[in-house]
Amino acid sequence: MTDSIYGAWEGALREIMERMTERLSEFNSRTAQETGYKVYEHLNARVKSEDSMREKCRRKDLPETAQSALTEIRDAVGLRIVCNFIDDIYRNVEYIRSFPDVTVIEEKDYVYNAKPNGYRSYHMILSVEHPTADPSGNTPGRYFVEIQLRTIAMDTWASLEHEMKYKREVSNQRMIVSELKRVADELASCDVSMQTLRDLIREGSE
Ligand code: 0O2
Repeated sequence: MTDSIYGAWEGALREIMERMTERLSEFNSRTAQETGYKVYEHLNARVKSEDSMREKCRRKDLPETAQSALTEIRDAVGLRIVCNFIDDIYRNVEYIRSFPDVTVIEEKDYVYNAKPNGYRSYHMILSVEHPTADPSGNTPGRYFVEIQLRTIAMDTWASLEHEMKYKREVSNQRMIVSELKRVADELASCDVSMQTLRDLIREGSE
């Protein structure tokens, strides 16, 4: 018996996370070998911690069960791909769409359609196959994976903004929120400039 909210499915989740990570890491190495450029700067992968998953179930008024964690909540497995340039985000998205054992359930392009607070990122929800039957009894099982793709600038901004969310007592909150939005827009402009510079450098060296 295990106390994990993921119950007997924890191993399957970890295997899926490792499979996806290996595939993306291999893609990054191969692209670097072929072109001299990495397609992403770094990648973080995690199975959502026990405490965070239980907290999310409570926030969404769901029972704290494996069924909720795996079928109602879609980020038990999460990967974050942090790229140097905007175009690289879409290269990774194309590659992920080609996985044979993966169905793309949802995509949200907050890179070109930023959230009102300035948040930018590309989100994908995948359904990934694993031999272990899932909580609904499907064999092979199908498990959700959330992938967030961002530039380094977007990632820096999101980390700071995330920290802000947990500091509700901050007195000048309105000013900070509006400054964060301004900084997000400035960083987005820098990302576009850096992309243009990269294209010019590559064209010039061909
Ligand atoms: P946690 O605690 O990170 O797991 P929706 O119902 O469409 O508004 P949904 O379906 O949860 O929202 O998906 P969305 O908007 O794609 O967001 C999924 C995750 O992206 C969030 O997880 C955050 O990790 C991140 N995210 C989204 N918006 C913001 C934002 O404004 N700032 C920062 N820093 N991160 C954001 P959860 O589910 O909120 O919670």
